[in-house]
Amino acid sequence: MSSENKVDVSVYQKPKKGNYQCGDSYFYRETEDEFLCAIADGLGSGEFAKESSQIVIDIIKSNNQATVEQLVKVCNSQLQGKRGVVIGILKINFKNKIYSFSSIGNIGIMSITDDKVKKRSIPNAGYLAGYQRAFKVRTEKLESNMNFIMFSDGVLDKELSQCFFLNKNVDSITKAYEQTSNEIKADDTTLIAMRYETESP
Ligand SMILES: [Mn+2]
Repeated sequence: MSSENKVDVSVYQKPKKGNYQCGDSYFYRETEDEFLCAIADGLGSGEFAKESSQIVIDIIKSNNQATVEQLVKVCNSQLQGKRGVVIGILKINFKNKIYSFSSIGNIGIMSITDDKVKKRSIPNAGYLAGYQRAFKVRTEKLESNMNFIMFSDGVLDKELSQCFFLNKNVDSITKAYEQTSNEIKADDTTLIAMRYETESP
């Protein structure tokens, strides 16, 4: 990751035991003003789950200027008649010093401030499958230096209490996760470690 980026990113991904392909898809992009990250988990696993999660990620890629709320709505509208998807979307706005996120279904987002305050989001229930549904987008103040951990439901609750998530180096977070988490995954697993650092004056 180039040092010109405001957000460093490291990704760990592994398919469910016995599967070749992971059904989770993800995307991230930093522009001058914003950082966007999304994980989509297609219901079921393997090839077909991958197909529907990739559809949603492609929609997000081509609408990356939209707000989190707009992104969820667009994704939902494109899923009519298709396999459902759970999704998490995080947007960091560097200028306004805020971040917004929403997750529908089991995509988790955890934020950690430099003074080690961990906050775990509560996802909206259900999944996206083309039906209109109510959902919440949360907006919070961006601190000067923060970690964000976004993960699909292959990551277990007990694995999230580890102190290596406080690490300032995102590659060492994913490496430590790989070494300490259960090697055999009961579900497709994606864990994205992100660190936002303000430029030194
Ligand atoms: Mn899953």
